[in-house]
Amino acid sequence: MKIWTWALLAAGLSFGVAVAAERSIVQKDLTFAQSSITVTVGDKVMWGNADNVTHNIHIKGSGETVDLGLQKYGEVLSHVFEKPGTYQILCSVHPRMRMTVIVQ
Ligand SMILES: [Cu+2]
Repeated sequence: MKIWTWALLAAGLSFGVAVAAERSIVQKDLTFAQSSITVTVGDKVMWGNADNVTHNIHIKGSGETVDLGLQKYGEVLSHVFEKPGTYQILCSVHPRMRMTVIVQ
């Protein structure tokens, strides 16, 4: 991480400002590398497809469904979670692919 990023983090913390974070999840062997993660409102979660097949992530929670669209090998898709809640992350191509994102 670059020096200026640390400086921004320190500034944000010293003023009590929430600093959005990024979390990366790998999709490999038709599985999300983590079955559950907990993030903070405003955080960005990124999913990277390491499978040689196409995935299609859907995010369901807080009364809405988001379709991130088709995702080929090597592509990274992301979503910023703006509302607290528990979200189910599904792949419409592979129904057994599931994970949970808890937004606090
Ligand atoms: Cu899939």
